[in-house]
Amino acid sequence: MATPWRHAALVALIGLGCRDKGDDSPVTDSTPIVTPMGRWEGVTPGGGLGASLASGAGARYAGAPWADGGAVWRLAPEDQLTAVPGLASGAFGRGLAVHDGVLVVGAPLAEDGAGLLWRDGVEEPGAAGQLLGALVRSTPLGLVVSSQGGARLEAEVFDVGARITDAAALDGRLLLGAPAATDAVYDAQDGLWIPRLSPQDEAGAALCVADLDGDGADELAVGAPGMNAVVVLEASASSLAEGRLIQGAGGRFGQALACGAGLLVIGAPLDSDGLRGAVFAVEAGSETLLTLGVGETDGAELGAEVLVEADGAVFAGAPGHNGGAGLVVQLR
Ligand SMILES: [Ca+2]
Ligand SMILES: [Ca+2]
Repeated sequence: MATPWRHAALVALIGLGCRDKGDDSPVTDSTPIVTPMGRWEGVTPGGGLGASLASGAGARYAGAPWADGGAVWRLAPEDQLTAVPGLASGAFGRGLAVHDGVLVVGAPLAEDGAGLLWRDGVEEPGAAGQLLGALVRSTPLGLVVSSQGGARLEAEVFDVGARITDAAALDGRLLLGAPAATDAVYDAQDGLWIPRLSPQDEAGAALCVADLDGDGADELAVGAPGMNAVVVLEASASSLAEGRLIQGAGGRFGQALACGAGLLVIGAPLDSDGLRGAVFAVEAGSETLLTLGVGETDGAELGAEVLVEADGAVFAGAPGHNGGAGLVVQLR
């Protein structure tokens, strides 16, 4: 766990200024932790609302996959939740995306681990043992759905022999994150792997793509929660060592990522001694690590999932909030 002194020391070490009150060195992260702009409390004990998030077609959704077979909720105005009629089995809502305007939900434990993909009411079961749908991501190249040992992009299957935890498209290439594999990121177009920085870095646990530095070209952000870091790579890079390292203080910083234009949002779900979790951001042209939010209760795990919308609105899930009922907050 990140003790306060260690946090401050690391912050100072990486040039982000010092957060300690009473220190007369420049305070570069003075972001006040304000009341969330929106706040949706999970209603099912143990459901884990906020384990997954997705938005599109004018609606926002959160998964609560961990009780009663799972559920997906629409985040309605005035902090209200509206149930999405689904099938409620097999961790329904663990995977979640809005693709081409259609809500897509994964239930990886359905059918004794075959898994299942649900598209606006139409069910597609996986093959035996496939765990279909633990990850569901909408990318500009198409819908990516994970299965045991790989993933598929629409009808194209990539068997990479490793668990895929995230997917992103960069310059027309599909990139798959494989934090438990020998290498970190699989480039599906070239069949190339981006090597990891260290055996324990878990690089590839989260990926996202956007123009993060305002130069008109997209960059790839790679979360490495095993080393509490995020690496930002130019599209031409083939190694994490070529990237810009954003070092966090602990708490599995980099476990979840979301990119917007000029905005990188980083989840650290085990941040703080009480495992409340925290959400950070880095804006284009700045080296400052902003704190956008911290978990409200011990074990909340805020930042287990994060979402950025096109207009810069930021949402975060805290699936462990209130004993595991979960919580979603809008932080910007
Ligand atoms: Ca850029
Ligand atoms: Ca750049």
